[in-house]
Amino acid sequence: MASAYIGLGANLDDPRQQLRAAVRQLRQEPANSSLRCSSCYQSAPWGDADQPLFLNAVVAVETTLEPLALLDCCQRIERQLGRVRNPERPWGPRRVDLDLLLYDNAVMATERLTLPHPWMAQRAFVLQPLLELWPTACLPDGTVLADALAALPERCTPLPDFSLT
Ligand code: A4P
Ligand code: MG
Repeated sequence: MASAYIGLGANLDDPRQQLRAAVRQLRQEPANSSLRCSSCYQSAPWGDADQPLFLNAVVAVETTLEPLALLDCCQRIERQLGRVRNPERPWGPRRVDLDLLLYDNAVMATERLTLPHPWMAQRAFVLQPLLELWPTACLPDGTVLADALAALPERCTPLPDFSLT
């Protein structure tokens, strides 16, 4: 059994419902258990400014899936929720995005999967919800993620009236 953290993002087609649907599907995967959800955060678009605000959250899950199988599960959910990729705008608008952030202390860089997720330590929309679930979170190289967040200029806004569970 491994502990994994999955980042959720959405900024098209009723993002609140897209994130709720993604959580429901992660819960339905029989290999996943003990699923915990962060709050939902509203965040300014990172990397490609010309698009709507995002909603972001992080889900922690215990899983018996190996890393690539968990990525397959995330990509299947993206497809089922109707995500269409635009290869010309890798950081552009999307109905739903599921990124595998951390998988135990795994470190890997293959064509399909990089762990930890690249850029995660530079993104408040990842770090704020992740630290809510795991306040002492560290990367496998020892980076303390609370320190990484403290070094960033921007913050996301939690949505107190909306829960993913
Ligand atoms: N891939 C490699 N490693 C991973 C991993 N750890 N998790 C590969 C998930 N996928 C991984 O991803 C492209 C390829 O990355 C996949 O085929 C997979 O094999 P994708 O989901 O198809 O495309 P993408 O999400 O458009 O690209 P990318 O580079 O993952 O973008 P990001 O990093 O997801 O950034 N601003 C705000 N505020 N909130 C956001 O959520 N998201 C993005 C997208 C940009 N700006 C944002 C947000
Ligand atoms: Mg992605």
